[in-house]
Amino acid sequence: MNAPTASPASRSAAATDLDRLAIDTIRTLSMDGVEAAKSGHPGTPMALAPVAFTVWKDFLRYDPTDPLWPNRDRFVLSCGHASMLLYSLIHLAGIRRPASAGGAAAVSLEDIKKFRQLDSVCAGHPEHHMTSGIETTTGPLGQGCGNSVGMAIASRWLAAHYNQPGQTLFDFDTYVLCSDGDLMEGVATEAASLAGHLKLANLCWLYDDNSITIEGETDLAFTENVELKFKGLGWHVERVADANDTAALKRALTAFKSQQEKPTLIIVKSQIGFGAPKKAGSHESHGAPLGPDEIKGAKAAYGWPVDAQFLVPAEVPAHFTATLGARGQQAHAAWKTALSGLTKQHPAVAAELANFLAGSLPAGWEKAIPTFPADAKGVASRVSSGKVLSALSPNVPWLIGGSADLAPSTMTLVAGAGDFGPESYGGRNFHFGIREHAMASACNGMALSGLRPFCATFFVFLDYLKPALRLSAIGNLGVIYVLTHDSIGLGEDGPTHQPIEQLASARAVPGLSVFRPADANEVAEMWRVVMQRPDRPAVLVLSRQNLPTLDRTQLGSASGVAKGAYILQDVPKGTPDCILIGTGSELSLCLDAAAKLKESGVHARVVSMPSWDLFQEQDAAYRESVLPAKVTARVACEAACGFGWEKWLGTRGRFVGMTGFGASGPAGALYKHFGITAEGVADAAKQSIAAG
Ligand SMILES: Cc1ncc(C[n+]2csc(CCOP(=O)(O)OP(=O)(O)O)c2C)c(N)n1
Repeated sequence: MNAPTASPASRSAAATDLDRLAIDTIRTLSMDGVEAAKSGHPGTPMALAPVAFTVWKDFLRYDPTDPLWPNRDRFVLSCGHASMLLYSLIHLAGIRRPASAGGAAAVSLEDIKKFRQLDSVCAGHPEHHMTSGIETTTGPLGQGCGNSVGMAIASRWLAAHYNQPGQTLFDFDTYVLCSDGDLMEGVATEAASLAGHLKLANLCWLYDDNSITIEGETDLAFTENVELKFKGLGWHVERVADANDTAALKRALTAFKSQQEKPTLIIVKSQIGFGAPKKAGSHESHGAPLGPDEIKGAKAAYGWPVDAQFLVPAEVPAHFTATLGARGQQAHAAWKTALSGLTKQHPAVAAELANFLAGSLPAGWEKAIPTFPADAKGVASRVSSGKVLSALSPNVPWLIGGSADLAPSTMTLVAGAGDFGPESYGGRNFHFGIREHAMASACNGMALSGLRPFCATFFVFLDYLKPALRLSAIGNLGVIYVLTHDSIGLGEDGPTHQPIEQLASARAVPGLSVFRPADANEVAEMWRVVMQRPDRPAVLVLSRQNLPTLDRTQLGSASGVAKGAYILQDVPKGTPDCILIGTGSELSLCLDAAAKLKESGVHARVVSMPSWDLFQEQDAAYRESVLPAKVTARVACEAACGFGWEKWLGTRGRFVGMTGFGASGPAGALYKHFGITAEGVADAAKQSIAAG
């Protein structure tokens, strides 16, 4: 087999032979990976290889031997369909798995040969939790852009919080490769607007302006002036006329590094499928293997042995080691020196940082969680949640977040914590603006940077942030979603604001905890549980209206929240005639219904079920102790659609709740109108018993 020669096709004034060899290795590995898988996206890796290579070789501060080094620069491939580009880079750069996971190569050549196969670390789209070197899971376009804003925020916040004069622990930059599809998505524009406002000069998006998407040329649907738009959003914009011009790329990236005020967008003109004889520049190279003729043609254009497959010239990994690796290890060593300086000179700061880096909660984190005395008038769960959050906040410094312009309603503003803004990166209250989707996507980026972020809006707007929420769950990211105004109980704002199907929709997401607490003490216990699961996103579904604070001297302890469901009130002895299951604001209706049933000689157990998923996690014996199989007369009451309740109700059970959208009116009138009352629950119980 002939050795590859310096690539004529990718020749540019500045690239050395070794650089060109590395760039063409990325290209050919990507093409071969897609070809072997018989599916994937070869065109964009072929086009963007010089762009990504320039970032990695000359700019990225990254230690391949320690992919979790906290101050590494982040590289995000937002156009996740070009995943082979990232796998090639991870392989060639020699990124290892963390020592705790054995330290082997994160992506071997064998892994690349198994691109897109079951159990391969080279999944169709990059999955953060699966493969070292992948900073975030991408594929749904725009999300990587949103995540990157959260990473840039995290870098700024961590710097403000932990850096000391002479000891820089955090100053990492975030680089993003993004495509036309990314920039067309609303979430990217929301995120860009936020980044511009926050003056995140540590953020650089490299936009692949290749004028091609799946259906053809971008001018079918995308004719905006991206440069003007981003300038309007407060970004600094650079242009590179040819993706192969590594010298121009270097100049643009150097301009980014010297930017102090604004995030940077580098608009790079590239040709999709670069080098392929017929498919270069065509959407045909976007999402399907090139086929043997085009592969050979492209390899010939690169000066590559046309029949070689998965060829990695030994000089290429060595080149990465000598550049990226050497620079990263040096920076990492300097960071360790700074850390030991911090330990000596600021031991308290260092101790807190040690907890943060270990991902553990500080000692005494839960000491201020309040308990609430019984109170018939009660308090809205959004209000009790705000109290618990404010109590937790001083003891968990990296619990930070905010809302999409609804803090006075969601009760998520923490007094005394300061605002995060361009002049105050140490603040802990975030004003995400009315950008729910970017808020959630940025929170994913913050969680990926070790923070415990929370974000808040009305529950009905779950749908505005759902794509990011779904990625929190896929990636095991412990974002806390504080979602208030949880039912028709919000009243007069009417059906547009009254969530009906959102509970079912949230409960359907695997890996997500959904809580709908019934009173202030359940709220406190919910926060206690959530804080201890940093790898699990949680949706906290909270009421606008007051909920009575239940008398726990007479009823089951709210600590039962940790098990998802528990017996709140049982029958005096023997087997219950029926079980009434309630969540949130409807739990009290179940208690009232039980009292009514008792008057007619029916003995009902009342179960509080704030979290289906936690209850499902309990062992069968516990679940049986709460919901005995032999008690088939059951009623669930929830002011939402009943979708999914069959699981707990069985065929004989009845559901009291909503069957359509709500209406505008006072909460009390709405509950009556829709039949969600203690009488309704008691009647349903009698029907369920009669059906036996
Ligand atoms: C939210 C979302 N919508 C749709 C898709 C399906 N999809 C994958 S790539 C793509 C567009 C490809 O165009 P571009 O972003 O310019 O990438 P390129 O063709 O340059 O690789 C689409 C619509 C997706 N991945 N994510």
